[in-house]
Amino acid sequence: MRIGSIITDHDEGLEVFVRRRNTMTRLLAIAALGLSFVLPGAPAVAAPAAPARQLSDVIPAPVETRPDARGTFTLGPLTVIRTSPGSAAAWRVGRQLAQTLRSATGYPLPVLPVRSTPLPEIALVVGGADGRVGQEGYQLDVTRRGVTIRANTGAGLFAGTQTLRQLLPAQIEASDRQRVTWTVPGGRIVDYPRFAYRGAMLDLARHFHTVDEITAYVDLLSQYKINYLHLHLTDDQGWRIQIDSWPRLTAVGGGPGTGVDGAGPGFLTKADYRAVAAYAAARHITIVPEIDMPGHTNAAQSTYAELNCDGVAPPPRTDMAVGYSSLCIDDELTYRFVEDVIREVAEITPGPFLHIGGDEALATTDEDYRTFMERVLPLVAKYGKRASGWNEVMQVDPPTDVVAQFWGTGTTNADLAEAAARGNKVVMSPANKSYLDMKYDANTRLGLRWAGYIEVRDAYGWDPAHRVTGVGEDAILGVEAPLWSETLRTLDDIEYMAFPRLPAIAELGWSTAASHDWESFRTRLGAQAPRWRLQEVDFYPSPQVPWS
Ligand code: TNX
Repeated sequence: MRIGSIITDHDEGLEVFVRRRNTMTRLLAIAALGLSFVLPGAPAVAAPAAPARQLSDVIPAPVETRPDARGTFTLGPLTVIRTSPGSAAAWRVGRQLAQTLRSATGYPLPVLPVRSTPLPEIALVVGGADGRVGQEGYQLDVTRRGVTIRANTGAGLFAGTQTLRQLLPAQIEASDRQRVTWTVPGGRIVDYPRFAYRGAMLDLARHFHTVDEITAYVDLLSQYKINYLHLHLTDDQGWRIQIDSWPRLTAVGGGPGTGVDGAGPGFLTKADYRAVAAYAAARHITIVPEIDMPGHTNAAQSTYAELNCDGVAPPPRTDMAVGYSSLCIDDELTYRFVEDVIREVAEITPGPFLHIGGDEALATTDEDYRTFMERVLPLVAKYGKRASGWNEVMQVDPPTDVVAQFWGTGTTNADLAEAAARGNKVVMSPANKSYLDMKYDANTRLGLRWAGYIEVRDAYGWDPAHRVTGVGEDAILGVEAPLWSETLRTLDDIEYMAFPRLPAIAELGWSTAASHDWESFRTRLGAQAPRWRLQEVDFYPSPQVPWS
């Protein structure tokens, strides 16, 4: 068992105890506990010199850092995590931070929802931050006495704790713990995102990814202030989300042999999906479900013959071809099916968005595509969600609340520019920059290369607001890094393609355009490697990066 979990159980009681009787005596009891925990075996030797971390050694790059060399804080056995009294959001973030830091440091780090303490502390405070931090930003102050993170929301506090994690030494194995001093460089950070939407995408249709794999990815994403996870749930090969009114979608479309090249079965039950959404929400990540239509629908159409214009079910397909399937546009049954699916998916989705795909509908005529979208987009609104779709959806001049996800490789797109001018918002996922399933270079074992090779510098080297003519800063909702899974099966595969490019896209989504700087980024990226090794992230050791 890891020592962190023993402590967690132990001081759960203590925290409640202190909450009830908020007195100094109790705090001193905790201090004593901290000491008793650390004294046995604690060596008197100084820690070996580690490369000095700076306040700005963080990904994504913070908006403003003001180092103060006199302010170094050392986290120790007596440190407590203090949260704003009465704030459930701060308390939750405090508990999460405690869990992370306990397993790294071995210190008890009790979480105390009190106004002040005489002990060294990491304080999570609601309110009082710099006026610029908004709903997701934070202000982080480090002095000799402690660390204070101030924010207006739980999301802001959580973002601040992710920064704090990176400012501490990489977490280490229990056996090495005592050689490390847990210092945080002094000064102030004021930080907030450039864009509201900072996304990643997993494709569960081509190869299913389990709840454990998805939540493991969520953990990694949340460290880089990603706040949306788009799940591509259905495609020609497989159907990966339970729909009660059409039960064979998953019974057949999630069955054995439905992955590319006949790989394994799998789908999310509604309970699984809710669990994933709740796990993500606890890390301030919102799930965006995608049901791809009117193309990419062979899994549904090979299962239900009545979804085909000729009433004949095509054979199941597990090859990688695209663009051959289409729902039957003139058949009322199609819209009953689509409405059932949208209603059931909307019902289990806490977030605002429902993605209806709309890409590569090459087997649907333009006129049929318009007819289909004009009927389906209102259904998303009917069930209380905001529709998003791949950029093709902009061909039908949808209402301005519909979000376009740009996946092209070029720098012009007339439909998208016109939509932006009308007021539609755009999520930028240029395939030749942000597609995490593209190979790094000719030697990459996994991935595809239709949009070109994408090395780390390519993934980092663009500006979302200067990518497509006529689609400027005001039109950009944010960025997303999709990871299509034709060639990916395991979590290791996911990690290898996402790291180190995912942090590059995360930085483009969060950090200011003015902070964009390859030399700085590659240095900060290289410094992440010890963390990834400890977390067993199977990253690609790009030769472009000076890995620590
Ligand atoms: C294009 S991008 C697709 C997907 C493939 C992907 C592979 C997009 C909207 N459609 O169907 O999986 O390329 O890179």
